[in-house]
Amino acid sequence: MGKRNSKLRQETLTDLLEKTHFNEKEILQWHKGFLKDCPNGYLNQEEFSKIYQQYFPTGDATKFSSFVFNVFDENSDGAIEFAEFIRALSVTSRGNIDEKLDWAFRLYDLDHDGFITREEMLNIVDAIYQMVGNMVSLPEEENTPQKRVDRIFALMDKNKDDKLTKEEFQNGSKEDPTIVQALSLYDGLV
Ligand SMILES: [Ca+2]
Ligand SMILES: [Ca+2]
Ligand SMILES: [Ca+2]
Repeated sequence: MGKRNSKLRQETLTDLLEKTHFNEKEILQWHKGFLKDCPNGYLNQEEFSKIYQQYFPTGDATKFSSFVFNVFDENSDGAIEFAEFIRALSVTSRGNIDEKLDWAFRLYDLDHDGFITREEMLNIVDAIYQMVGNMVSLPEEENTPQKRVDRIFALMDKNKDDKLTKEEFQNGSKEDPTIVQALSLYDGLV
């Protein structure tokens, strides 16, 4: 059964118009571009990783891109279909701060239990450091993933239970914009 969605189904379009910040013309344009890059109608993890790697030639984007892939892949079937792609793109490129932080929270909360543990954050921050490689030089107080995680938790974990609720995460991110940058959604990329 070939999955040849050369035309976007009307119900998918209607749904995307409702749930994204894009208009019909933009969605159809993205769809055309998506099919050009992914003729079989979806993006797999390997292809997704390659896209990331282009932007970080001196680092290793494998780990980070796999985490991001899992957020895009809402139904966890190992493929990003167009609707999943465009919904994620809508949040990361045009979402308001709450939508973006909600998205980032899903990225960091690896086991989806509603809390970000130190270990989960360390995993993501480590992946970011691997990806960025030597492209940026970091200040001494956050030149290792562990130091950065400690700093983020010192700021955000108000009740000191070593895990962040969505509320702690959102409030902390708003208090210190550098954290949002650090969470780095690498604007335009994710
Ligand atoms: Ca999917
Ligand atoms: Ca968790
Ligand atoms: Ca807490």
